Amino acid sequence: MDKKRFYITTPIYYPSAKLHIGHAYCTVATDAMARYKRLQGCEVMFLTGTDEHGQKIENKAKEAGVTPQQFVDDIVEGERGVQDLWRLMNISHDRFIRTTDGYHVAAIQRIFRKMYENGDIYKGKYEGWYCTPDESFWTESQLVNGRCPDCGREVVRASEEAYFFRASKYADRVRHLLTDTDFLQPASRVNEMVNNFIDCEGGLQDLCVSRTSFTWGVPVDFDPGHVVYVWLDALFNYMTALGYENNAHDDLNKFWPADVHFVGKEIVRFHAIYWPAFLMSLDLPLPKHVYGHGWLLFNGGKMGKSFGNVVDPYVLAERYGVDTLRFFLLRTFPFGSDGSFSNELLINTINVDLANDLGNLVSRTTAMVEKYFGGTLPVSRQDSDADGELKAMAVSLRDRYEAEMEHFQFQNALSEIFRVIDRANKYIDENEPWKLAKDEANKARLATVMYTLLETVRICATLLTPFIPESCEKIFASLGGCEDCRGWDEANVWGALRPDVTVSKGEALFPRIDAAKELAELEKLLAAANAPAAPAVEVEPPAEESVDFDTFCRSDMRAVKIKNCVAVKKSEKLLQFTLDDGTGTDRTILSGIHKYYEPEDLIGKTAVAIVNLPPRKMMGIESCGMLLSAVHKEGGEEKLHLMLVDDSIPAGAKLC
Ligand code: ME8
Repeated sequence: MDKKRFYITTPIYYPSAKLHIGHAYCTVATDAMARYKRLQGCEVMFLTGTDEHGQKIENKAKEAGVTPQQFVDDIVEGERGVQDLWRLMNISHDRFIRTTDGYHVAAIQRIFRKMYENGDIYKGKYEGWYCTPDESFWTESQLVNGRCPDCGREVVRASEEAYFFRASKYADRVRHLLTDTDFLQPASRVNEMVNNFIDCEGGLQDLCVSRTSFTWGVPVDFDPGHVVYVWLDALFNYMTALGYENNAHDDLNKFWPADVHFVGKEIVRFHAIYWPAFLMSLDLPLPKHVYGHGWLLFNGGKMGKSFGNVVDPYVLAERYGVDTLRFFLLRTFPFGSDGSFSNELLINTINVDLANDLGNLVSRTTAMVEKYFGGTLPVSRQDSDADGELKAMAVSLRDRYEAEMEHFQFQNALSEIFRVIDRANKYIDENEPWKLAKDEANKARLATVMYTLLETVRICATLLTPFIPESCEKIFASLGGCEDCRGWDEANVWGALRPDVTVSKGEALFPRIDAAKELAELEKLLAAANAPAAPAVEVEPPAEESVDFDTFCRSDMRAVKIKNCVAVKKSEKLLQFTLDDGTGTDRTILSGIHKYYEPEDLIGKTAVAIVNLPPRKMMGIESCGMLLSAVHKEGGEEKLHLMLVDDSIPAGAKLC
């Protein structure tokens, strides 16, 4: 029988700045959902990626003195960039799309042309208000107090020749989709969409879908000077990533239409109105659901809207563990509503749910099996009515959990699990195993109490796997591996764990935290992470346009012997060279070429360095000079070659 399929997406992120935990929130939720569906046995496609075009990126790149492509490459693929963060957070996406990927760009050009040819895109003139940071045009009546209704920032008057999408033509069909189906969830978001954008004064307006005021976008191939509006470009990622209008992938028939797009509430408008209208225009099937989740607020505002109110996920994950952060995000805030992040809440969740309830249950239970039975349970049993309630709660948990997960109610699904965990901790106190252990005659009863607890832990760990995968792995390991009893089919079955299971206590899963001390520490750490970014450390000094001969001659270029070469800790790019420059004192130079060389391959070679540059600190290490490399492009990708010269040239020889 064919496996059931499930296609889920996150929004594709703007690489205009580093991500914060508000971004991680949606991706962690999507990951939990994808893992849950895999646990159920579905074939899952989980897509995420980055939305890399638009004026904001073009402006930021200009400010940084790099090309837009270099700018986005660094934030997407660079150290502590988007992809690093998803690796750290244990995100199990199946595909990652970048809207600058060649196949996507070509597909968008074909899509734009198709909609032009079918008459749904036409040329006109745009006059209105434009919010540059949000890349959105607004009509006078949509402004709130003269400002952008999405972000509250200033708007500017704009007028340009542009292409428009005939959204108005699809108003009735989109209204029907929103009001008569469960396409948009939670249902509380429907009225806002219909009232503000469809049944508003003037009705659903046609959408401006091209720009001429900047160039960093997908060019309209039949009208040079126009680039495709970022939202049209971005929304179609959900289909191009499967192979729509391209040959890079071939999963469209398998996974489209998507089961659900998870998106933040401020971008519901694009996903619930324009996205279905675009698809209607091309006669394509519509996604089954769009779920608009709430925002994480910090200091009263949406995290990320103003400088100084972002919480760095790296700081939290490195300090408390990835699972702790994943758990905190989904346990504390209802997915459909806004939630206020606070350090107190985080520490409290760690101490109460993870350390006291779950951690304690696992460690007490396994410690007792070790202490009373040397780790291996005997098979003789003595059941009692006292076991009934916990057993019943544990075997029926899967159904209650499933009902919540199917509606993306992560907080409720976790509450169901923690109700069982609470009950199990109470069961320990009621049955007092330490008293049973005193009398040999109670051994069979004691074994039953322990088995009841282990089975409960097994079922809870199975259902917790989508949320805290690494910790559940550890729990299963301490329960003897559970190879054949950790699946969905065993999660509502009592007795799947072998009766003579051997357990081991293992390390504490979630150590308790001294709240008062930790809060002070955490505040300092987060404030430091919010401080203005230090100047980029890995960029080479900008090259002069031209130099006169005398200036050129002042560069002291020498042959240097590579005595040692190692990777710089916590840096993906940097190598640290120890060089013999002929002076008798070792010289240290850092160079961002790790992507192209393994350090050990360079030891013993002769290279060329400029040795009279002022020292620069990178990643805390002083670099005295610069190694020369040659750069070229291959398949659109930059490649660096370290300039190596004849080994017979002695160290310190001056290049002239
Ligand atoms: O909107 N709390 O990208 P983006 C919760 N490129 N969610 C938050 C948040 C917060 N404090 N801050 C941001 C875009 N988000 C477009 C998407 S999809 C075809 C194009 C969420 O990087 C935000 O709501 O600005 C959005 O869903 C996601 O992060 C990406 O935001």
